[in-house]
Amino acid sequence: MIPKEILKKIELVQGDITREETEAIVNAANTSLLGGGGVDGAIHRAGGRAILEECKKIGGCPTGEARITTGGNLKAKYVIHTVGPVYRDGNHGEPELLANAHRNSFRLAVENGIESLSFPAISTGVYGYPLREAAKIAIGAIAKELEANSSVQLVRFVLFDQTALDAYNEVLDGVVD
Ligand code: AR6
Repeated sequence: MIPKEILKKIELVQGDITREETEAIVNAANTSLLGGGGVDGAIHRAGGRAILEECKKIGGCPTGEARITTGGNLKAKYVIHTVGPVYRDGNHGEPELLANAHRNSFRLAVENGIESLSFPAISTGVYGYPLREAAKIAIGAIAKELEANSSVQLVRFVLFDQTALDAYNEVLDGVVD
């Protein structure tokens, strides 16, 4: 169960994460950090060249880790790039890697003095993670981090469609009783 004061800091909304006004947005990238489709493509298109230039200098990111760049032309000041796992069958370390992606993104935000950040539904698109399972892991990992760290005031999950929003809502309702 998530304590009430932690729950207050978690928001679920439907929308396009590139329009978010939180200090940072998280990108569901791949290990090259050189862009791709889905939310990654949308963030690079909206944020412009400066993000890609920084990503090139960083030189990649292993699955489950996170790296930070400017937000370029985005309203968000920073983009935190993380790499979720490709889903195979759930028995190849996927849950731990997905939790790590959330945890490490959150910790990088804390290290950079960021108090509000938005996450997309990492790994649930091209990488094929079942939505409900992913929602459980994402919300669980973030709730734990928020409990351990009082500097972050808001974590917003920005879900692209109604199906994803419903899955995250059900999980959040389920863990709160
Ligand atoms: N705002 C919020 N969510 C979005 C947006 C958006 N603008 N666009 C898509 N989504 P995906 P992954 C949702 O495939 O599964 C890329 O090519 C989408 O509906 O973007 O982690 C990378 O370069 C889905 O729910 O990321 C990697 O190669 C969620 O974002 C690979 O895809 C994640 O879908 C990563 O795959």
